[in-house]
Amino acid sequence: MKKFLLLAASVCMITAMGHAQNFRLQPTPQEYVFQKDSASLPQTYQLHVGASVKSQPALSVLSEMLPGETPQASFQVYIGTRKDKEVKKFKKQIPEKADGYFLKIAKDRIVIAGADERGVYYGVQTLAQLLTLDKLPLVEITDYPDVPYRGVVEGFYGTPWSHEARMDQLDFYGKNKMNVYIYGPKDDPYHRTPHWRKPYPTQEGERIKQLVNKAKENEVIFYWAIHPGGDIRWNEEDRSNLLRKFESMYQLGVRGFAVFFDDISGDGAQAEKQVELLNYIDEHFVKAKQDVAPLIMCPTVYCGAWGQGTDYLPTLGEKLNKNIRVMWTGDKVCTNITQSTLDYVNPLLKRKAFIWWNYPVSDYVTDHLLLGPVYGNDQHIKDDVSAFVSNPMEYAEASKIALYGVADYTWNMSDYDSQSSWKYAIRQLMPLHADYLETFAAHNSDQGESGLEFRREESVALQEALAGLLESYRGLKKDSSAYWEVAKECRRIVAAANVLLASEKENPALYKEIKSWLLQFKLVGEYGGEVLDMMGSERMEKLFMRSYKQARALQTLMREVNDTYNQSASHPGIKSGSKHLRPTFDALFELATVRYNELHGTHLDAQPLPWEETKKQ
Ligand code: 14T
Repeated sequence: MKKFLLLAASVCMITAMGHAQNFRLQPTPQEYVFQKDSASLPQTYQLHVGASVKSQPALSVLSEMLPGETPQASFQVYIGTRKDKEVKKFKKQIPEKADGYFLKIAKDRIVIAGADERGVYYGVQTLAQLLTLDKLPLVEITDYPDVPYRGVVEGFYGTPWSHEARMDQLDFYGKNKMNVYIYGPKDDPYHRTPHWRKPYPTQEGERIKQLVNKAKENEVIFYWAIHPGGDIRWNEEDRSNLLRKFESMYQLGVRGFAVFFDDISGDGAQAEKQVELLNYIDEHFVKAKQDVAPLIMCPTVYCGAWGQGTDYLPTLGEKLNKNIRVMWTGDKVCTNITQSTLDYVNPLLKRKAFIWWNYPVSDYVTDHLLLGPVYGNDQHIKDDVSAFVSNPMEYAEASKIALYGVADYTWNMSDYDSQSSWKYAIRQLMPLHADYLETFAAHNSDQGESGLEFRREESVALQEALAGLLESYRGLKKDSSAYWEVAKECRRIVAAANVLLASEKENPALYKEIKSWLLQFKLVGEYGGEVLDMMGSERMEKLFMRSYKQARALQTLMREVNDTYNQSASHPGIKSGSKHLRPTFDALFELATVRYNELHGTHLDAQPLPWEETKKQ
């Protein structure tokens, strides 16, 4: 049934939306039926607001979107939760799911009926997306999330997000129907050792307050995490220290708390002690306050690779209060989430895992940008997770490419399409230059070699041509269709880099984050072009030498960019197109030079200069 609706819906969407071919709702709704007809938005309307929505974020967003409320108008707008008489007629259509809503647009009215306040808010957000169309389509949408808690854990090592970036992220979560943000940057000294016991200085406290308010406006639960395990002493004094810190955060408005015990060893890592502390916090703080969200903990054994055979996880499972959520990153630190990892961990934890997905985090591969699509997570695990949050890159704006995907996947798993979600994300980030950004993202998605090995696809559309070209050239031939395809893409790469480098204004935050990679990307494209020229001219001394010298110079320049930017990172440098482009170009460079040397009896250096001294991709 649902499938039929979706099929019918997409067909009608195209008809109803005419030229707005790129339109899609984000995240993908569960069920929707569009009629061919459309409504024209009235200048004035009567607003019927349910009691449970008054003074809620949903109403402020709606009023901002639709000014022109007039008592006598003929067009009606109804908004409320299932408790409100204003939407009573539609009660049966409201999904019985937290955060769910029913949205109806008819010729003479709009109905937004939520299962709860957040549901109403999401109904308004969907309406906001439909209002960007020239004509308002007649539609009925029944929608709710697959995963109850969806969002982000700022949990990486390295430069924490700026205050401005966080404020912007919270708006982004609201628009994309994500409802949790967990504050836990490893390099905030007040989150972790050394200062977890101390309250924030006044100015930083003020900022937390602002974040809490911003989160509320966006129906996001703001969680603040503490990371005490590095030096905690298991005594009453430190227990009070922790509770005092939580109380100071409560005073700033925080109503969600988490305790992280990841990446520690020694005394802090004991399951029994952790459980004792957490249950105490749960009973004497979380429950006592009555307005605080369920406690979240990140265990020391947070993935399957660690702690197998120890009694750490069973201890948590048996002794930790049932309402405390326990995080889990999967079989490894960085990996896709599978049914089998949940079948393993849920029975041990005696609860559904709270997924901490380590993507697009890049703190262990800081010389790479991870801009590819979100793919690989099992699409049938909705009933086996209590939440799914993504750990992003220190680049907040660039992380949105993945976060759009996470929002879409966690909302509606079975309908999730990684490619279309990825393209949509790119269009949202840079609508005027989406094609260029897509070229850049397509070639900057893998992380290279690393200890944590979570390799991603890269240069997908060009892979075949690259491999075909290399193979034919090894066989002393030149596959000309592959050759021209690669040549075309090299030009496209240079163009994309140039255009994006000249388009700071369209998305200044993104520009700032990716600029050094754009410089490198451009060199990679130019290098590819020169190598292709070498391939055609081995017999012609002058022509070949011109390209060879250029290619060599570009190798030097790529190294220079790598040695100049992003130097204070844990893995310094700038890599671009490192999975397929650069390795193929290097191989072709070597082959062409060897061939030239054979033909001319010369001794040109055929070894390409790698990114850096000790060869690393
Ligand atoms: F808490 C965890 F779920 C977790 O993932 N912790 C850290 C996290 O802060 C970090 O961003 C992420 C990716 O690097 O991995 C964890 O940190 C590690 C994991 C390792 F296996 C740091 C070093 C490691 F060797």
